[in-house]
Amino acid sequence: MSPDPQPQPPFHETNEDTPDIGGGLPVISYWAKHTLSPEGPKLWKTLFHHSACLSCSWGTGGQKGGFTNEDGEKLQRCMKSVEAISAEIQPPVPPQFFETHTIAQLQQLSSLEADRLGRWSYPVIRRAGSNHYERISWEEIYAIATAAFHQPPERIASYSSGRGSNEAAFLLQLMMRTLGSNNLADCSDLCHAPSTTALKEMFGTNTSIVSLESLKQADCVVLAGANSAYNHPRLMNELIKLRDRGGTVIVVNPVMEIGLVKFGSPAFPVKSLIPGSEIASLYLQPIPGSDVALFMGIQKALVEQGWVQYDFLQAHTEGWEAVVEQARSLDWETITGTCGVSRPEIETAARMIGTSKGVVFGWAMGITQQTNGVDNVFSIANTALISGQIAKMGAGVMPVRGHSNVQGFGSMGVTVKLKAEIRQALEQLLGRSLNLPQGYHTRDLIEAADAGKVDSLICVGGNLYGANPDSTQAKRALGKIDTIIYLATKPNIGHFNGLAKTNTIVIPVLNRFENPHKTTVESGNNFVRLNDAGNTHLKDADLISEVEFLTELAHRLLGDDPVEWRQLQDTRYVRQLIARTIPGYAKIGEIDDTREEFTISGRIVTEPHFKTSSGKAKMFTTPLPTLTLPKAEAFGVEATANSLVLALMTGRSYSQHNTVVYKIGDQYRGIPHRNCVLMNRLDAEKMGLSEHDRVTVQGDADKLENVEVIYGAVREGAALMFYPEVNVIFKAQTEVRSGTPAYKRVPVVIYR
Ligand SMILES: Nc1nc2c(c(=O)[nH]1)N[C@H]1C(S)=C(S)[C@@H](COP(=O)(O)OP(=O)(O)OC[C@H]3O[C@@H](n4cnc5c(=O)[nH]c(N)nc54)[C@H](O)[C@@H]3O)O[C@H]1N2
Ligand SMILES: Nc1nc2c(c(=O)[nH]1)N[C@H]1C(S)=C(S)[C@@H](COP(=O)(O)OP(=O)(O)OC[C@H]3O[C@@H](n4cnc5c(=O)[nH]c(N)nc54)[C@H](O)[C@@H]3O)O[C@H]1N2
Ligand code: SF4
Ligand SMILES: [Mo]
Repeated sequence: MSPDPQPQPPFHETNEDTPDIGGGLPVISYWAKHTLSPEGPKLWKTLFHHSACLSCSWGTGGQKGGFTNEDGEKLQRCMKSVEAISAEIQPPVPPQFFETHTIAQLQQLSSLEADRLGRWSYPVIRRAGSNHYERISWEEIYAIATAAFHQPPERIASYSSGRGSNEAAFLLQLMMRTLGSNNLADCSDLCHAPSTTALKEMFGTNTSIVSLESLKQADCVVLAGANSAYNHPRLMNELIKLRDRGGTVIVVNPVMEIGLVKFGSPAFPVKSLIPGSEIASLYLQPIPGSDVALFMGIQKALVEQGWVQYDFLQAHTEGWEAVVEQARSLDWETITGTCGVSRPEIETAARMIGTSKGVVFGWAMGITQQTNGVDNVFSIANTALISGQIAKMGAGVMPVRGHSNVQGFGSMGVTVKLKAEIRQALEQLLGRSLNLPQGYHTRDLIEAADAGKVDSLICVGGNLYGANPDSTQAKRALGKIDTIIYLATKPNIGHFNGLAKTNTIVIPVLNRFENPHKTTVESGNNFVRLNDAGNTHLKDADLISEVEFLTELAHRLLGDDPVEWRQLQDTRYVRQLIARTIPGYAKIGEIDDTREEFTISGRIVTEPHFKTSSGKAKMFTTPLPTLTLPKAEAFGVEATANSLVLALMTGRSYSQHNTVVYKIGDQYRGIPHRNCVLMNRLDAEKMGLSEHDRVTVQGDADKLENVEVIYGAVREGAALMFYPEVNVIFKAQTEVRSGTPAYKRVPVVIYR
């Protein structure tokens, strides 16, 4: 490899509170603080429990023990899993709390305060017009729920979040579809739906085609739009090992995330933890939303430098000529002008890809949460195909997924885009055709509710209110639904702001390590883990498992159609149904006896044969995005020297899990609290601002005031803020093929 093309990422100027490395000693002190505290014994017990980590989709734990991954490697548990467990082992919400606190007071709680109330430990209802949540009996819950879900099938819906089990997910979709409804909205609609859509069209699969074992053989990783140092910390260990064996890492991110430059991993206490390990060999910082242009630039450089694998394209792909021609004919000025990355940097990336033996392309929300999210994924996968870096060990495309079982929910059929194989299998089980109308994905659900078209909603986890853009609309829309039933472990702002018109019920559920039965989950790497039964620390509480609630409700709604629902409270029988109906899941039928966790068959692609009708990968050309921003006047703000329109990226701070905030600051970006905007110093100075000045940040729906300006390593013209708080200011612009909102390129105007 030629000399380092880029001594530093171009936009690297941080504030003085930003540390020099990601991870590092603070991770250890967090571990020590929590594991040595009074909650310590409970924490350790949970860490050693045979169940999968609650937090992210990278996946660890299960039958091999809490600290072992699918390859049998030890010490595979990051501090994010401790953070998630600590939240679950909180004491219950104090008795009488809801009697003494009105709904109006509850609506004032921040996300952190809502989570810190403790665990839900008995079922509650908020009735129309009431100012309080109050306790409710199980009989009344079932009476209300049964009446609610006897409404016409097009007027009932579900929403789910990927923390539940495969078993709960399978039951949810079976109940909804038996009732005749396809309205199975899921958090993945807000997340990796563009990946699923694109991968299905190109390769006939919905998920990553790379296994952990295969990743370990790569000598180059391209990581685009993923802040894995925060959100998938153990992926960092793989990148450290890859650099150690002489490989290269190309990061694509408008923000220089310190942990993607250098990361101190506790897995390598001597060589990495304190000094930190270099991660990015090359750090590309495109304009938010411009990744298609950048990847087409890489394709062009591959063409020009003679690294296109024409034999591979000819033999194993369709539509490649148009893709190669598109890259060849595009001029460099258009490419660099659109993405804001220089030609030498792009050519260096192409050289790294072209000269590596095995390249894995990974991506997350920076790629998917865009109005052209599907094209973004196409352009990444086109790059993999053009360079022949796919369908062999050490190479391929790897969406880095979200929640710890979000992929399992999709596999179980909790989606509005049901796979033909599952549909046929379900039709056999039901003994009738499943010719259901197109269902509502998450955004369609909000729009339908806002239009008064939804009567009843069941939410298996999540925070539908907090996760959606335009919080005012979300609140209004949910308020038009007659009955909402939330199944949840802990309170969140959605339970207090997402109130139904008549009945809002919160059902306290047991989490993954507390269920009285076994469950399973699927990681982003397509590995299925078995969770042993456990018990809860909540004594005298009135909790239920998701499986028990769903089967009991289904029994009351459907009797024994098409299965004996109550028998399925023994989850072994659910797994047998899964084995019969879900492609690649046959082994789950024996897992109770064998305890053998497994990689789902047919998912990992190491030979150039794809699951499309022709067996070839289908390639699609990708239009360049048009990335203009509106003028300040479009927001009703006078365009003066004191205002500036920027592309705002919204996402996660270090200490939060989606809408749940654990800590108000973000220590690795030097951001002290939630109401801050991370900006480039030059942008701030253009407006006559200094660091720590207060500004208004306004989108097309609303504004946030008194926002503190923090300087950071973000490229000019872009800025970063945290969700869920920021969701109040902008309306949903969605990607049309997947319905996913463009959370990563929100036009805003900033002014004093
Ligand atoms: N600890 C923790 N772990 C988590 C989660 C959590 O909240 N906390 N959430 C889970 C879930 S559901 C998900 S989906 C994942 C999310 O994991 P990530 O996708 O890593 O999280 P985000 O913070 O949404 O954003 C990722 C990055 O996208 C970059 N970005 C923004 N715009 C662009 C762009 O236009 N192009 C490119 N190339 N990059 C861009 C941002 O700078 C940011 O670094 O993590 C999962 N794991
Ligand atoms: N602006 C902006 N908005 C975004 C995003 C963004 O990057 N920017 N990211 C989007 C993404 S990627 C996602 S995935 C969504 C996340 O959206 P959701 O998945 O809807 O939200 P979460 O915050 O993960 O849900 C947390 C709640 O789940 C419940 N819970 C936890 N464990 C369990 C369990 O075992 N069972 C049950 N029943 N409940 C449980 C708890 O009550 C907890 O409060 O947000 C999206 N919204
Ligand atoms: S990387 Fe993800 S799955 Fe692994 S321990 Fe951390 S949070 Fe859990
Ligand atoms: Mo997600």
